[in-house]
Amino acid sequence: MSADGPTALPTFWEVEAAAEWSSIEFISDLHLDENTPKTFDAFASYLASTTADAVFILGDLFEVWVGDDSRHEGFEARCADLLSEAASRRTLGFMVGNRDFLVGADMLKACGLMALSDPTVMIAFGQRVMLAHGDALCLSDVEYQRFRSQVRNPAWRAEFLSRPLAERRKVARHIREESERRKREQVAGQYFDIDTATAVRWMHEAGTPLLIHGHTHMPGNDELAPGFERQVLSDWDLDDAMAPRAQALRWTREGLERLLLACSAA
Ligand SMILES: [Mn+2]
Repeated sequence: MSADGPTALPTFWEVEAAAEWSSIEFISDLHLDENTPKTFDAFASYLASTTADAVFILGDLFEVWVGDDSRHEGFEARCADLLSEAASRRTLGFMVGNRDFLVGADMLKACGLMALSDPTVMIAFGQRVMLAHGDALCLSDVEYQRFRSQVRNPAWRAEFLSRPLAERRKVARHIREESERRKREQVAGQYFDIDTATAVRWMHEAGTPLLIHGHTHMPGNDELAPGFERQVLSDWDLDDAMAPRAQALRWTREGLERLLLACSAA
């Protein structure tokens, strides 16, 4: 198996919470784009009203990101303004997901965001918690893992980012249509979840009893193995009138609490 194969352990970067923080919130999978105005507004009002000392975004804030130079115009510019404003008031951490993996150092620096590696071990309130987007652990989605190792390759990234912005937007649209097609072809009820054995191995190696991840859009919590728990973050969708949803996971000295920012319509 090659060094970057699925059985290789990742580097477990550690981030320590500031001593004065009393609450940290985690969100993920907002999949923002210009066709999700209500979700964008909900994110803006969440950032304006949360009392958390730090907010960590664990991937797929954006439906797609085709390069940091896109932040100067249109919808991406509005997002950059919103993030900059929020980051001027509290710590805002950003981990890339499978949709917005091209968010880079320029965007993070311009908005004042704290870069989070995937995975990151967060140390706060005397505990160690592993944070991940989750896609790297969905090993049974072989087709996706092949795509992932292709696009996370620095050479692929450099080549893609060297193309004109309009062309990159076109490629992104195509990839998205392909992904929609795959979703339609999936048998109802069939979905990909993280590989339990691998997740437990990571947690064991990193010395953390809790994993917080997103990506699967199946919010909840369960025990992966005795002594190893995971919390799955909710995706956000306020533009789906039938089943609006948005949650944040709040972490304080007292423990974890799921904040329902929107629940399914009756
Ligand atoms: Mn994802």
